[in-house]
Amino acid sequence: MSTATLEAPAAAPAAPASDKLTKKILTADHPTWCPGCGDFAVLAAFYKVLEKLQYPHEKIVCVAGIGCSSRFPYFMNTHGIHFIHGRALPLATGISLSRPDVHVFVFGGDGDGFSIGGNHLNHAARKNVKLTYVIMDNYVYGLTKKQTSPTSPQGFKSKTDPTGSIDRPINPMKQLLASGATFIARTHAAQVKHMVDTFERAILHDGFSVVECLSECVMFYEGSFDDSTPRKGGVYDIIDETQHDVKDDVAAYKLADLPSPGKFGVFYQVERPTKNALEQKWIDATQSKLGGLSGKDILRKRIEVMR
Ligand SMILES: Cc1ncc(C[n+]2csc(CCOP(=O)(O)OP(=O)(O)O)c2C)c(N)n1
Ligand code: SF4
Ligand SMILES: [Mg+2]
Repeated sequence: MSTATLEAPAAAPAAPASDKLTKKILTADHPTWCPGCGDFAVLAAFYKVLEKLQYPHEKIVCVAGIGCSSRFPYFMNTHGIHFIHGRALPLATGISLSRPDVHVFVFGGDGDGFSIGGNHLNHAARKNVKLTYVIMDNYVYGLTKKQTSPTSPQGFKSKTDPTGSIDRPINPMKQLLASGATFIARTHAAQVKHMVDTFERAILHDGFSVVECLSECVMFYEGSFDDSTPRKGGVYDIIDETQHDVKDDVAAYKLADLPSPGKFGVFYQVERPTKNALEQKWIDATQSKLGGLSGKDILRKRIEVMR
């Protein structure tokens, strides 16, 4: 990562392309998710946002870990990597820091993001790495056929908890607030307009933006989100931003504390220098201190000193 950082131009994110980016261009393989899986709607929403933002096609990168949701990059005709379970964020961080000209998106599940990758989530958030992370939360490990996940509710019966989970689930909004993420939101795969608007706001945020998107696993946790699905008798309660100051972390924490199904929308958003900007500043200062040497020359000199 560091050598690439030294060599890359510190360009601003690229301007919109002249060739129109359409859903057809963005579509790769036909998704292999089960019929009815919430992840289809997340993919459709992401196509819609990219069609609206019109970033240059070659400047879009989709990174994922492992899981049903993490199959996302296969279905996007963009640069993409289906990486290691829980390790999408460190890889995406390297891409974001070394290529300021590309837009980096990360997709994955609740297991990938909050369990095996939970450590990386905390650190990418506190460092405010410029990227957008969509956590497709279905409250279960889908790909491996029904194990308890960090967001499964107590009492959930699975292959790892046949008599019902006894462990308290994490609260994603509270965890993200505590870790220092600068854009934190919650949406729902069955609420297409809200999902599209939320993704767009997350992508336009200059920093680490994370969206928890409830996305039902119809195979292993059917009905999990009925209480927030109006056509199934639930309530979809959107945050009223005339009453909620998104810069107020204490207010956001109180919203996150509401009982299930809770609130949806932007809980928290603040501007803070990104790791990308701070690191670039440090690289520029070091290079000017060394008489404007290129990154490669600095590296060569250091190697000579170490010989
Ligand atoms: C290092 C490692 N540990 C475990 C696994 C097995 N594994 C693959 S996906 C997965 C969990 C998937 O659940 P989630 O991240 O919630 O995604 P979903 O399938 O629900 O979308 C596990 C445990 C693995 N592939 N690699
Ligand atoms: S197992 Fe669940 S999460 Fe995976 S594709 Fe099927 S419905 Fe979707
Ligand atoms: Mg899952």
